[in-house]
Formats: sequence, structure tokens, C-alpha cells
Amino acid sequence: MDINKDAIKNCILDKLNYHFGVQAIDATPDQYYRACVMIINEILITRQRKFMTDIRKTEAKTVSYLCMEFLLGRSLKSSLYNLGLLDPFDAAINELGYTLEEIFDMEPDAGLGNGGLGRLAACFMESAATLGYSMTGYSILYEYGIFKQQLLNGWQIELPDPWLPGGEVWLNPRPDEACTVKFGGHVKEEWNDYCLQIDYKDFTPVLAIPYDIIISGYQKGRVSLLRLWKATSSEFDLQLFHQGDYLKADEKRTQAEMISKILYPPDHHHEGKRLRLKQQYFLVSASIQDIVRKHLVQYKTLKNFSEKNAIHINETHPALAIPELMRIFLDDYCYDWDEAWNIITNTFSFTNHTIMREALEVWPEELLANLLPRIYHIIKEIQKRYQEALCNKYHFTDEQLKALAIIHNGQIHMANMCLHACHTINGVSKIHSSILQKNVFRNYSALHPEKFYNITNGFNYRRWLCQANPKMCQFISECIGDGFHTDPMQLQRMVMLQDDLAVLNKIAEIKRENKIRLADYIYSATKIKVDINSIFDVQVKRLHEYKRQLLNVMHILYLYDHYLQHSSEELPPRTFLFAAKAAPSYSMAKRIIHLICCLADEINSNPSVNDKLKIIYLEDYRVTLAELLMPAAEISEQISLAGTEASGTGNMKLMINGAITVGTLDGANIEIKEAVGEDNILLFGLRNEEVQLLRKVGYFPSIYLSNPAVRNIIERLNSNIHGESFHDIASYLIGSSDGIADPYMVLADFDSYCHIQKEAARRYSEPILWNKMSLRNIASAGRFAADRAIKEYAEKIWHIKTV
Ligand code: HBZ
Repeated sequence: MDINKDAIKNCILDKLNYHFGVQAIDATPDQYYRACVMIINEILITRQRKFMTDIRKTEAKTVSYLCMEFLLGRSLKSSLYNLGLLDPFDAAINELGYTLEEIFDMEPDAGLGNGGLGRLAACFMESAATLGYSMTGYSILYEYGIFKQQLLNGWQIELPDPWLPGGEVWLNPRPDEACTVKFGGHVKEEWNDYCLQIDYKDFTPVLAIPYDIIISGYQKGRVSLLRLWKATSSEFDLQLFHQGDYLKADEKRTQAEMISKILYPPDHHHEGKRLRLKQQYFLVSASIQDIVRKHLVQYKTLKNFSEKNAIHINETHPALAIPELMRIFLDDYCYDWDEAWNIITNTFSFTNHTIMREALEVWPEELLANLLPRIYHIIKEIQKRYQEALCNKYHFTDEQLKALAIIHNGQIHMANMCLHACHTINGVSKIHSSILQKNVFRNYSALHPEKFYNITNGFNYRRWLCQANPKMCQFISECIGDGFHTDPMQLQRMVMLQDDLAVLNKIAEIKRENKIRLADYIYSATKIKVDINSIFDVQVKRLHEYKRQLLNVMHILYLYDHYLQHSSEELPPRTFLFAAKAAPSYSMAKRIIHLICCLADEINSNPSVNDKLKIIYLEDYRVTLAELLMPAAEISEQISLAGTEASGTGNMKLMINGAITVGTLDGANIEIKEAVGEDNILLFGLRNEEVQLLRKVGYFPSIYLSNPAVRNIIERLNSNIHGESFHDIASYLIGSSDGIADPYMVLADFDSYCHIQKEAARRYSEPILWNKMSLRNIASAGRFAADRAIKEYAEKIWHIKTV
């Protein structure tokens, strides 16, 4: 098909006619959106089939990326962009009386993730497709994604997010490839002709139906497949129905469908719920069955399984894939233990994404034994053999053995199972990988240092720069050519232009236009007018104590007080922008949101500071909102306590859009510093070693009360912010009888943070200096492309080649 404007227009008209029974004139924007997706989907299906044929012909090794979250956001714009079809679609839609932007706005965000981990998975899919690796993502087709956040009187309210009305047009159902996942029941083991026969009875079958989303690579016609499993059951009790018990008659289906009903919203927190465990096993069992089935179709044997398959466990959530694959080898194909284990350990790899203790997954033995009896047997056997091997080979103390144990104290430790079974383990930034080795997983890494790698995270810059900031992308193309679209390191060429005033002015002009675009949105969402000439200072990410939104708040309180006392002093005006969701059960995070909102109300309504300071809290932070925010940001707040943020990826997206990082030496900030040079990043605060030392000698935040600024702020929190007291937050910071005071050392870094913020304001007052820093940030962001990260995974971990 020749894909020009007229052909597209005809296709759209056909879809409107045959699928919705309407003529162009009567069609709604939503119907136009659906028609466009149907056309794109057909193109993608063709490409997928061709790519699959190439993969089969070349017998290429495939990676299966198992992850409970894929935070896709919207797909229409990015698909059109990658297929090179934005212009003809734009022209066709214009002729039909709409703008493409209006059509894009019809698409709901696919919010099938909480934050960084899920967004990373989505970025990786696009990069793998662009580079031509064979990659399948596996996850759950949640009916409800991450909740929608509303702010009511400054309090977070959670509303359900039914994304499927509108999102379902991307889904390609493959009921022919459905499989059954078994829960509960009883297992009897019997030896039969040298083979262990497993008699598994009374289980509850759940039907897993795959729905595929095809993700287009940039140009070249290659794609990644995202296979999402929907849970259901075909069991219907006709007897009960005829007795009039309609609910009970359909109970099995209702219960099965609960598994794929909703994404769990706690982030960096292990939710020890039975339904969550069911979700995890449902994902891995269906996915592993699928991988084995596909392998057998092509190769007719499992002997070469690990040569043709890499399976990646993203965080420990899909760790049950390990005993599940063992189960299939042992029970379904009669492999002996050692042979099966050998294949397993050559197949799996594992990424850790956080060092937060509360995120470490453990499951009660009893729960597992009950819900997944055969899997429990296998884990016990893995543990038994592991423990024996450890005792034979090394002379460990009980303490060391405990630290490595997969089962200990009635709990199953998922990370320990991953360490033992996976051939490689990686962290997501240099500092994080080194903390994993030296601290979190130190016992295991002493045994097997060769298993540990670092692969610093990356992001899809074609989405976060080219699509989100088209003017900047266009300008960069004018400066250095188009090559950076597939070779991000070419962005570095922009440095040659750092002294060209016309270039610097143009960068500033584009930033200003993006700020206006955001200001319009802010006005429509909040009815607050923000000053375009103010610094747009942005902290957008999940709300978590360790990310220290509180430090940002303290600095605002400090500035506020400063302006009230010295109203004449010249500092550039600032707009502080926040956006963040808090886990519904995380009361401190919700309290911090409330504090920010109260402070916003107070400052925004105080005429004596109103032209200098504004605070905007944008509701419902999500991918689509981030795409609007990043291009307009000038300061990127990356202020976690050193040693707590694994990597961060928002920091990279803001950097490539020309924002200057105000940050600690934490996560990928350290590598951002290496990339841009110390002059182009504003660093402050304790370093990781200093944090550790301070913890060791004892951290007593109350000593910072000797600082009058801190004292003022604490008093302010205790007394009144927009009519409310935040006594609880004040005592959280300086200490009270209950709990550890200031666990993330906000007060220790406060002074240094205020200093660097002053420096930021000073530099902002020198536009040439600022714009040059901005250019240097854009130019140095290439190494954070997901393309680079995916190449590293492919070469060092998965051992796969491009097709
Ligand atoms: O993963 C984030 C990290 O916080 C962030 O620094 C990193 O850039 C990003 C991608 O690597 N982590 C998460 O989003 N979530 C978790 O790490 C997590 C771990 C265990 C859980 C829940 C969430 O039970």
C-alpha cells in the first residue's frame, strides 16, 4: 500500500463506515481515534509477521522480559512517529476537520505501571524493536491501571482507572494461544519407570488469554511484542443457575477475573497479599508455558532451550518463573533435576531496582504451600540442594547461611532465589550496582562476584525529546542533521555550537514556547496563572520520603520567609511545580501532599509574595502529563538522600530537554555529572559515604535547630500553614518519642540545598550562562538512551544478536 494522505483518508473513511457505521461528518473524535489505531495496528501486524519470519529463519535467540508493570502511556503518536506516518495522517485528519492533537487526546494512558520500573520496561521495548532484537514483554492485562489521582482540599483521592474503553483497540486477542494456570489443590508424587509422576488434583484452573500489543521500532519495520494475559474461567454452574443462585453460578469466573482486575499501587513496598501472589504466579506460569510452547514448535526439543531463550526477571515480582520452568522440565518432560537446573541457570537473569528494605519480597511458606503446592515443593528442593552445596563447599557461619537462605523463618526470600538461579544480576546505575554488591547482596556477591553487572538505565529519547519536544528536535536536526535519531551520541555535536549566541537564543526561545504551552495547561487545570518569566522548577516523580519532596518544601518555606522579611531583594521569580502520586496506604506521603497543597494555597494567595513565588501541584501525574512537563522544565529536582535512589530516569528525560539538575550525588545523577561536567549540574548534599558514616555515629537532627532558618521552618510547621498545623511533620523531622527522626536526613542537607538553590538563581539571571548549561545538558544526554542500555543487556547479559 502506498501510504499517502489520500490513501490514509480512504482507510479512515472505510473504518468509520464498516466498524462504526458512520460517515465522516457524523464521526466523533473518539471514532476517528479508533479508526486511526485500527489502521496502524494492521500495519504493525504485517510487520510483526515479517519480523517473526526473519526470527524463525535465522533461529535467533529471543529475550522474554517478565515484568508486572509496563507503563506505556499513549501509543498512537509514538507509533505514527516511528512508522514515519505523522505527516500524512496529520494532513488526512486535517482534511476531515480535526487536528491530530485532538485525536491524540482521545487516547487514554495505558497506566499499567506505578513509576520508574514500569516506564523503563516500556522504553526498553521500543529500543529493542528499533535495534532489531527479538524481544517479547510479558505482563498482565490489568482492567484497571494505576489509580487516577484527584486532589480534594489538598488531599489525595484515588479513583479507578478503567483504561480499556479506548485502550482496547491496541489489543490483538490470541485465544488460540490461551493456557491454563493451576492454583491450590493437592499434589502426590510417585516414581514410575524412572520418572517422577506428579498427581496434581483438586486444583482450580484459571484460563490465561493472551492479548498482544505491538510496539513499533523507529523506521526499519521491526517491532517488539507485548503479551498481556487476561484471567478468566469458562466454568459456569448451571445447576446453581437453575436454582436461582445467579451470583454463585458465575462465582468461579468472577474469582478468576479478579486476578487481572487491577494493578497494585504500592510502590517500593512489598504488598504481602494473597491476590498479589496469585497475580505473580498467573503471569509467570502463563508466560513460561508460552515460551516453552513456542520453543517446541520451532525446535521440537528442549535441550537447546537456554541457547535460544533468555528470560529476564525484572525485580523479584516474576521470580516464581524459576520454579515454574523447573516444574515444566521435571513434571511435563521428565528431565532429571540436574539437567533441568543446568538449563534454568543458563536461562534466567535478574535486575534489582531498589534498595528499600520494605520492597524486599518475602512470602509466608504456608501461603505458598497452600496456593501453589507443587511450586512450593520445588522451592524447598532448590533450597535443600543449595544449602547442602553451601555447607559442603564453604564454612559458613549460621548468620551467613541465614542471609543466603531461600527459605528461612517460615518465609520465602524471592531475591535469594533469584541470586542463586540467575546467571547475571544487575543494578541500574553505577552507585546502585556497587551498593548491591557491597551491601544489599554482599554475602552472595562474595561467593559469585562474576555474576554482578551494572547497566545504567536509559530512556526512549525518541519519545521524550523528539515527540514531546518537536520544536527542539527540529532545531537540533537543523544544527547537526538527523543522525541523532538512531545514534544518540551524535547529540554531542551540539557542543560545537555552545558559543553561538543565535543557537543559545533559539534554545531559550523554544523553552519559552514550551513554558507557555504548559502554562496554558496549568491555567485550564487549576485556574492559576503562572509567570512565564519565572524559573520553572520541577519535581515530578512518585511521592516517597526518600525522594525528599520535603526538602523542596523546606526550601520554599525558607524563601517565603525571606521574601516576607526582605521583599525588596532581587531574586528571579520561581514557579515550583510538583506532580506525584502517593500509594493509597502510605499516610506520610499523603500528608506531604497535603502540606504542599496548603503551602501552595497560602503562598499563591498572599499578594506580598505572589509575583515572586508560586506553587503548582498538578493532579494525576502520568506519562502524558510528564510529556508536557519535561520540555518546559528549567530546574530538575533530583534530591534524594545519597544512596537511596537506584537510578532515576526522570533526571535523564529532564536533562535532554535542557533542564539543569539540582541534585545529590545519587543514582544516575552521578553519571549525569560525569557526562555534563561539574559546571553544568548543581550538586549539593552529603555523599553516600558521609551518609553511612553519619548513620554509624548517630544522626541527631535536633542539632540543626541551632540554624535559625531551620528553627523558623519547624515553628511554622508546628503553628500554621494556611490555617493548619503540621506538627506531625515537624516531629518527624526533628524527632519525638516514636520512630526514627528524619530518616532521610532532610535537615542535614538543608543548608547545602539552600546554597545551591541560590546559585541556581544567580546563574539563571545570566541567560547566556544558563542557556549554555542547558545546551550542554541536551548534548550530553545521548549516553542515557535506552538504545545504549538495551545494547548492553543484549551483549553482556542476554547474549542475543540483532536479527
Ligand atoms: O526503578 C525504580 C527506582 O526507584 C528508580 O530509581 C529507577 O530508575 C527505576 C528504573 O530502574 N523502582 C521502581 O519503580 N520500583 C521498584 O523498585 C519496586 C521494587 C519492589 C517492589 C515495588 C517497586 O515491591
